[in-house]
Amino acid sequence: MTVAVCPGSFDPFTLGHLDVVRRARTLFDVVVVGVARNPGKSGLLSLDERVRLVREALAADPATADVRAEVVPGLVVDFCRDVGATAIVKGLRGGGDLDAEAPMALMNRHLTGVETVFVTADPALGHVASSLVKDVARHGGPIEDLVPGGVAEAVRAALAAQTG
Ligand code: COD
Repeated sequence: MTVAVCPGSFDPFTLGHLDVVRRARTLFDVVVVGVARNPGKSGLLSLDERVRLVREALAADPATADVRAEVVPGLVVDFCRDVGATAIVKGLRGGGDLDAEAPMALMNRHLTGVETVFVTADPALGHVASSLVKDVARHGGPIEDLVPGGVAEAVRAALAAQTG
């Protein structure tokens, strides 16, 4: 049985992320989504909220209904070992993503031998990024067609709580 992890900070989970998970599920028997803290990014949603929204989105899509989502408590490679995964699946929207992801893939392979499999972004979703979704919402723009159901509402509520 082949097992893969799709890791990300998912702040918030987008349709681009969901597409990567769907495609990972066509390649691997078992897929686990790992929701991680990225110390390089300032978070909007709490980790628990992100996990909840990822689980809702996965459950609502027949192609991912058997995919589970868990918090990554430490390194992604340790999470992979804990869930029995031999591969990490990530999405690439362009050269910038590759520049960021290639060193991580090399380090992860160095640490435990885990392989990273890259899928190229669906061209229709290549512009979708969590940071841009937050920017659009922050300025009152529509984000419903960029994120799974329920996410837009949660992002707006978190932004409203931030501004008091
Ligand atoms: N289409 C296709 N792929 C996409 C799209 C899209 N529209 N949007 C994003 N993606 C891809 C990204 O390229 C990335 O591969 C993945 O989806 C997740 O994206 P994010 O932005 O949610 O997550 P990141 O980039 O902040 O990743 C956070 C990690 C902690 C997973 C990452 O930094 C990592 O693997 N770090 C390794 C170090 C480690 O183990 N850290 C553990 C936590 S401290």
